[in-house]
Amino acid sequence: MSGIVPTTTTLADVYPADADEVAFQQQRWTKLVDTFAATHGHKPTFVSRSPGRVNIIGEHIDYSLFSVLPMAIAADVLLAVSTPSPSSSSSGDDSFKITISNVQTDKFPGAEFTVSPSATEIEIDRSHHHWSNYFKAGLKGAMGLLRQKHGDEFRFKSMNVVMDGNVPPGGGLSSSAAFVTASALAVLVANGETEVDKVKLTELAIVSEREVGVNSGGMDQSASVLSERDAALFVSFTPSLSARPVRFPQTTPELVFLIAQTFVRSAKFDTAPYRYNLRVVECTLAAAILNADCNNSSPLPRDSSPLGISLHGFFDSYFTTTNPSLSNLTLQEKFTKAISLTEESLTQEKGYTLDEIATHLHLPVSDLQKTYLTKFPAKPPQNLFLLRQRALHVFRESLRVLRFMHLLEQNPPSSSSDIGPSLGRLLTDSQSSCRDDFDCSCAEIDSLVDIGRRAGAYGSRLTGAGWGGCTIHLVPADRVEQVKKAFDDEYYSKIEMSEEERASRVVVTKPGPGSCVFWVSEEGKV
Ligand code: NG1
Repeated sequence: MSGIVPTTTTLADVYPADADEVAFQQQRWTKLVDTFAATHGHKPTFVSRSPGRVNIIGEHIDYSLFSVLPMAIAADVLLAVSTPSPSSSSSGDDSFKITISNVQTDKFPGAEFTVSPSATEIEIDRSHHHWSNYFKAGLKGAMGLLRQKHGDEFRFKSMNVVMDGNVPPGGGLSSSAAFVTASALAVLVANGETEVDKVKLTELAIVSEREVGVNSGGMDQSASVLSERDAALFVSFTPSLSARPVRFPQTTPELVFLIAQTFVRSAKFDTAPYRYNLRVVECTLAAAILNADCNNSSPLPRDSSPLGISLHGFFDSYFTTTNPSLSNLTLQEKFTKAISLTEESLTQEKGYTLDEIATHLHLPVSDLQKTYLTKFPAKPPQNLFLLRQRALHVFRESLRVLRFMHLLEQNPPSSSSDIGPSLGRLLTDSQSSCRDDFDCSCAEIDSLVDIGRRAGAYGSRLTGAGWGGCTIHLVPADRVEQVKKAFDDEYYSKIEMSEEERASRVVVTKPGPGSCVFWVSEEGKV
């Protein structure tokens, strides 16, 4: 999975192998190139493309640095780019200008900004959430990498950018990560990097996305950049970011993933203080308390998690430093032990106040505030942090990922009649844990999940951050139509949908390839 971001001149390389998909994309790309030409008077030089993803299993554990299993999908962000000659864009000094617009101009108004060469920081106004903030986040990360490589004197090119994205925002399919990775890639290529290292691009996109205001983990950016056609991606964050493709066994009937939208938009940025960012804080504080209780209070190692310490850090210290005699346990045994440690240490079902946490850690409340609650404020309901439930979810979900991987990779694979239901049970358990312990489901997700299972899915769950967005269902190929019909009869017939929504309400997803750069021909053909 490591290596260089691929470049291509043919759409058949960009999408899952499917003639209809490629024909549809041909039209869409042609429209993008034409819109670009109409806006800027010349064709784009290249298109930077990054896909959305679905997460198969391993929910809300990436920011605790435990491994996850997502796959890239066909829906993506396309950024058509040209680098106008200096005379048409520069203001006489070495500043550079970004002009960005969207094919959907009424929904996403364009923006223009000039950056002075001495600017060390790109300003991202978190209080004013404009869609172009995601471009700025990618720009900021890419500028850092280019300066690291070429020195502070490096002069950046001006860019004209037109975007076309079809990953639904707030739909749990990672539109934001697709946008940030495509943006960073576009800036790197526009500034002469023809060979972009995939892992470096992923790492910079992970850090960049946090600039927009959400303390995200690294799953989405990894899936977006590193995925390979026809394979899910097993992503690990320690000791450093790595990933490998995982293929599903051939079974009869075939195993199919259906993605069904709730059409409840989960505005991750606006709800972050009491949803996503709060969960990051809760997992981090749980790590601090477990460490204080079980690791003789030796400080937790700093790591790449959003707040610098993590449940993975606790887990690693417990089994390597504090109890070296346990280091030979299997990973499965270690997770089982971590679950019982959590049950014994974090006993308060009702949650913990900040005062209680501070007392437990022998720290002033102000220190906790400053370290964990300042960069991104988190406001728990009733001022109670539910540390026990969050940590239990993280360890149990990580154990499920491990079991899921064992089922996929066992040699020889179990018969199709066993593996589908066994994988399905793990998905279903994941959903219960997301709903009950992590509290990231919602009534609409619960309903679709229930309909899917009753209609014949092996297993169903939310995918992505939750609180709306999408559900994923593992279905034997011969039951796909009956499951889709049940969704229509019992869910979609009861809600209002636009034509566009109707068309995309349920899709069968094939794992597609990750980011790429597409060179547009001299004649502007794609
Ligand atoms: P969404 O909101 O579905 O793209 C988010 C995070 C992931 C991960 C999942 C939950 C971002 C960009 N992504 O995904 O890192 O934590 O939630 O598993 O915030």
